[in-house]
Amino acid sequence: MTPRALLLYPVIGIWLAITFQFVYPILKSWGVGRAVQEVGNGRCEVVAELQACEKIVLHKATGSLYLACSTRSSRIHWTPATSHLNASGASQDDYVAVYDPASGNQRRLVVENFGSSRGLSLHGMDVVPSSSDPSVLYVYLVSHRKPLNGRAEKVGADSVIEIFKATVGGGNLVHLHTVEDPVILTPNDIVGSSDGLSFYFTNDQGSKTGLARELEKIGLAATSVGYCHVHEGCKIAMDRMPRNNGIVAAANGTVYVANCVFGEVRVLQTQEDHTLRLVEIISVDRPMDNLSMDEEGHIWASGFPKVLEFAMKAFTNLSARIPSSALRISSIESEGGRTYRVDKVFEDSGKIASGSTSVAYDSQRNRLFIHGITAPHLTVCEL
Ligand SMILES: *[C@@H]1O[C@H](CO)[C@@H](O)[C@H](O)[C@H]1NC(C)=O
Ligand SMILES: *[C@@H]1O[C@H](CO)[C@@H](O)[C@H](O)[C@H]1NC(C)=O
Ligand SMILES: *[C@@H]1O[C@H](CO)[C@@H](O)[C@H](O)[C@H]1NC(C)=O
Ligand SMILES: CC(=O)N[C@H]1CO[C@H](CO)[C@@H](O)[C@@H]1O
Repeated sequence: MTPRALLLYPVIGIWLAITFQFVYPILKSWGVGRAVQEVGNGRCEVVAELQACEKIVLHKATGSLYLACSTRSSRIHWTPATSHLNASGASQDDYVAVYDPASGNQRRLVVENFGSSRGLSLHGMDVVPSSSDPSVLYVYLVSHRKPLNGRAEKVGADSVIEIFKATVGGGNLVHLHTVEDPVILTPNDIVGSSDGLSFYFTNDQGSKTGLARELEKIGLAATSVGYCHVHEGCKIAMDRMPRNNGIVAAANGTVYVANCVFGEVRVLQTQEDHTLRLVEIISVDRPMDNLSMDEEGHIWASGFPKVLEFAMKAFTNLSARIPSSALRISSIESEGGRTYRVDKVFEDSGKIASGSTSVAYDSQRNRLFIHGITAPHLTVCEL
């Protein structure tokens, strides 16, 4: 062996050590070696009629739950967020449902005044009571339409935001606006305003298709938050963010965005011009998805105990049981400044809640709601 070859061993050793140091915490947060515990899953029931509901939003005044639902069989063909772009398998009649946990009643809202023949293919949603009349609700929907021109695998989805109006206890969804803009590139989740006219949303990728999306998987920070006003158009509120997914806003204008690959929540402050300023980053032990906020101001996140299992099975094996968890993030103020506490409030192997991507908590009535993009049912638990 030449002296030069001998020199290679320590070099390789150092390289491996450095790589391991970076890679091990990532694998750990993705759930490698993590034992799934049973937490908070003892008093739950399931609602089997409501399937593949990607986003759930609690109407705090009545305790009713609004759900943006689809069919499990279409999700595995058409979910642009995960590059499932078989347009002939897309559902065009996804629906918003309302579920009343007190009576067990659930119904689909009937769409009215919607001239578009391109249908609804649902994903993120927000439901916001009107500031002038709380019996009116504005419903903001991310809809991934099939492209009019070109193959979807090549050009991606032609995604828009649809704004509807509903009334508390009513059965209809009356169409108000379709918002189309190049800034609405790969919309995922949305927070709407209480006048039905403006919203913030996350773009969960930096491009609709292609190689650049693969680079994002290994760390390229290319996702963004956009802001749109029906009369003033859209703009990027913050760009070059890593793996944006869920978004939620507090009444005081603080916006929270989840990173769905590395466990982080970004705390952002809205500015006069509707751009966002980064305040701080909360670290969490696992990747998270859709976010919501309860009346107490706690953030609720759907956390992936085993994100690799979700990535490998959620869209390929509808009978697989995929572990799920719900995390509660509380802000604690003290003299030393603000800190955050993260509690794992629910965890399950997938028997009671499988492949969850969205959670919401009713703090008045102590009900935790759990659903997922390809999940077989809604899960409702008493904590
Ligand atoms: C696309 O979806 C259609 C309709 O569900 C299905 O028949 C077809 O097999 C799918 N193609 C692929 C490549 O999965
Ligand atoms: C904004 O509201 C949230 C939720 O109630 C709270 O946790 C946070 O501390 C508030 N932020 C500021 C800057 O007051
Ligand atoms: C799908 O998951 C079920 C339940 O875990 C398992 O029995 C089955 O073998 C899986 N199918 C495939 C094709 O992996
Ligand atoms: C509305 C929303 O944020 N949806 C995301 C929730 O989780 C799934 C799984 O990662 C994502 O694909 C969705 O984009």
